[in-house]
Amino acid sequence: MLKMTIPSMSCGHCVRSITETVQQLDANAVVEADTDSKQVSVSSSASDAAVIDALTAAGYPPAS
Ligand SMILES: [Cu+2]
Repeated sequence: MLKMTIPSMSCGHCVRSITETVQQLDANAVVEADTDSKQVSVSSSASDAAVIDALTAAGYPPAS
């Protein structure tokens, strides 16, 4: 499982966008997100790098 902090995630719309972005890589991906802590967990068959690249391109870069 990939665990990230995504500072730009602030509301339910962001969570949906992040979920959809990851599910474009793996339709069966499971995304758990908490807007208060900015924590996002991704379980998918996509590589961590692919997930991070896609989220960065979508405007939700994970904090390093
Ligand atoms: Cu939002």
